[in-house]
Amino acid sequence: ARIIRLAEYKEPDYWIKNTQLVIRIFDGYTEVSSELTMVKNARVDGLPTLVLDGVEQTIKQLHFDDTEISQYQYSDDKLTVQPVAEEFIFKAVTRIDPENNTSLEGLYKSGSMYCTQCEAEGFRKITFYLDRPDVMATFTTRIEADKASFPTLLANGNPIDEGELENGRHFATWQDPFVKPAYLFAAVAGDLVRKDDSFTTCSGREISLRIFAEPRNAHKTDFALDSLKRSMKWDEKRYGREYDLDIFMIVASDFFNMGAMENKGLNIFNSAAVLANQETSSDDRFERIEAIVAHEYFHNWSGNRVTCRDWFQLSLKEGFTVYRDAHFTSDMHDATVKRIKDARFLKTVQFPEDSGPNAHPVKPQEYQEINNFYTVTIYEKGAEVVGMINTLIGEDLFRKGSDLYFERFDGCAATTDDFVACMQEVSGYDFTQFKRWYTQAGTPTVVVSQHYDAEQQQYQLSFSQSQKPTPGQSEKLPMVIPVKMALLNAQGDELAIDCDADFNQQTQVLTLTEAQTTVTFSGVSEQPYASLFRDFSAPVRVEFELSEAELLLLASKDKNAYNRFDAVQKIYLDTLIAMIKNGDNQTPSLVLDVVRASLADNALSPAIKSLMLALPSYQLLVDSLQQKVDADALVAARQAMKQSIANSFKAEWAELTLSLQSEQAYQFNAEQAGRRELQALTLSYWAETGDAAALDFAKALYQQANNQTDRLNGLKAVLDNGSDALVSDLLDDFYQRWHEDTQMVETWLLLQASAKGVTIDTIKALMQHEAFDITNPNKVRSVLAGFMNNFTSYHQKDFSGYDFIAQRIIQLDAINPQVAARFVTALENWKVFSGQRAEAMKQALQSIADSQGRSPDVSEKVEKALA
Ligand code: DPP
Ligand code: ZN
Repeated sequence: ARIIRLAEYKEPDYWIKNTQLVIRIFDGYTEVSSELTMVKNARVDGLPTLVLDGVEQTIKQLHFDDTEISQYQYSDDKLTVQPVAEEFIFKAVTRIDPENNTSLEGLYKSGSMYCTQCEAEGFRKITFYLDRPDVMATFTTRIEADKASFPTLLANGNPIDEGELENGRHFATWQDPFVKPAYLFAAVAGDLVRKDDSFTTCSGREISLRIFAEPRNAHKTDFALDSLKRSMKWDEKRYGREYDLDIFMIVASDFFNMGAMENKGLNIFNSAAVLANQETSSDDRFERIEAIVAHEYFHNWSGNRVTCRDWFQLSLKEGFTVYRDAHFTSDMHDATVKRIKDARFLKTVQFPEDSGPNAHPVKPQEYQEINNFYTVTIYEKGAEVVGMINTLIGEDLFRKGSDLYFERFDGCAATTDDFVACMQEVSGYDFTQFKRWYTQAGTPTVVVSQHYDAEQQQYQLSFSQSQKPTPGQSEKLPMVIPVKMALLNAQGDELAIDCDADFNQQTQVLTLTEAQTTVTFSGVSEQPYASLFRDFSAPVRVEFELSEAELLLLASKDKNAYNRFDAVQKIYLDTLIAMIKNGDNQTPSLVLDVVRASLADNALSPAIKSLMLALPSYQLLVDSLQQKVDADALVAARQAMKQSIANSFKAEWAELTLSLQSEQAYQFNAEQAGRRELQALTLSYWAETGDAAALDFAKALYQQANNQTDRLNGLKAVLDNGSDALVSDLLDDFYQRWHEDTQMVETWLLLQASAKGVTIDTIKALMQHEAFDITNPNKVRSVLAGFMNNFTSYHQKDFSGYDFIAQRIIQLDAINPQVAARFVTALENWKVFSGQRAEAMKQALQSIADSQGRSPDVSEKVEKALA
């Protein structure tokens, strides 16, 4: 396969200044006419051939200005022609087939509407182009279609013309005055309802906000509109970013590979990531939708006004924008809860990526298929790297650096080096070594040890950092690691810090740069408790042996709520790991003491309490074991611990569940959501005890719910613990009631695929159900991702989960390679498992490799996993 390398980056031979498109949609085919105003790159000699990207294009006509091009070569998705002048207009008329485009890249049919997805390389499926992000042009787009079937015609920018055509057809013309790469292009034709609102910017401009959805979803657009207004306001206040066009549009599409896409002025969203109301969206869905609306909106500056020079720079826009949306969510709701969830997600999903066959730096050096690099490393670890820059230079300088970056690179295609250079320029901080976070793959491990000398009143902390080799990178250099920290006394109070190292008194950050660092703290009059990596100040694994007393103090008295949570998690994790290693599934009293203390602590908010009472997921346990995993032993240990916690506090779970019932009118806000989240957790422990009253409560919660959160909380408790008869009653009831609501059907599929003890036969039956559609990514994800994240079922004892998934990947690859390749992740970490299980997973991968006609997407991931 062809490997694309960062080191081989070259400017293009030609630029495109302006792009004029006419997209004529007919039943059965679409004709695209393009006129590209091009000019030779002044830095290039001679008159090189022009090589344009184009996939599945049926050529009707090609012209340079008014001269037909008779000599051309079109093969391997490249059109090669020879220009005769340095400036010219390249014109093409081609036909494409959106109705049969199941890859959902380029122009495709989503239900009854036509829409586009061009990032990363979808535009080449619409017309011939220099489909690379450093080629930026202004666009004018005219769409023509049947008026009765497609009354709504949209593209980027402002509407400049519309009118009637013959045969019941009509057209609309849109113009986007801001230069942009082709990946930000969008067009939509459909029969959509429109919900309007407006936003007045900080300079007093009135922006028209419009959300478009299919008529049956008209009642689900208000929340996204409100989220959009909050995002626009926040970006003005926090980053000084004002919106630029006069219109901002969002379209909801049922068939979508990603969550959403930040096309200039015309964001296209996966319906599941934008449509919401109280009856069909749970609290976490509301929060996710708000965050995605914000994320795509923030891209208008971090991504669109300043874009990426090449796809190796993807984290320039994604890491920064995830960082921005996380900060937004923290400001809107509860910053500690958001931080805990983000850190937990990174450890659960990104750390395994970093130690697996697809480990890659935040700025990768090479790829085969860019679609495989929309990863948690690029996004979430990229956001952590941006966060560390903020931690190192402080909020004010970070904002200055961001202002400089937007000013200097407005209208340009930039690199991560450009971004860091701005931060360096405003702060004077030398980021040379820090930039290893962009180039070095893998998660550093920091081993910490302590020593207290009572006589000298000195306390020492020694840090030693190291990193395992990753594919293609055997040598690892020391990183810059910010350790936000405090030393606590036995009451949990913070001690003044006087030390001999690079410690910033204002931010309380100690910065490590060497492989080994020993820090001596003076004037320490009693043995202190070290609270390290507060707020997860660096994305590293920490190994710090602590006594039970130390752990208990941190778990109950640390004033940094993140670290308090982390100490509790560490107690669960260390205990589970010991249980697995010793083959002894007795839950020790330490765990029960921690649960008791958390339950009794009335100062904890319900949201934090629920986080502290939840056991680590199987996935996090697998990653934390750091040795060959016996999955059966792991399941047995965690189940035993859950059972023991459930039974030891049976009365408390019942009482708390009942007391958390509220008559308040439903609202999505942090306080109410925290209460419901805690109730879901206490109910799940209560139901685990087998108490019939718990199931009665769960059933009533389901039946009486006037909102989706309560409904799901009740239903999940029944699914995990109820009788088969009750389970199927409630599932039937759910489907009867909601089968016309797409988001509810997706939820219904997901619930069943994620339920305790689900079998492959059930999964197969779901895939045969009338509600299922293998060409729809959301439905596929509900069932297959639901199954693969269902640890006990996917990793079932007879290993049959692996071959089943391999066969589904092969089947899906013929339909939608991007979606198929995502599922390979569930097999790629086969080496962490022990014995026959690893062998079975490897065989499943091998069967994909051996099958005929694999896409580059799936091939790349499978080959790396088998290497
Ligand atoms: N839709 C993806 C995102 O917004 C790709 N840009 O992150
Ligand atoms: Zn993004």
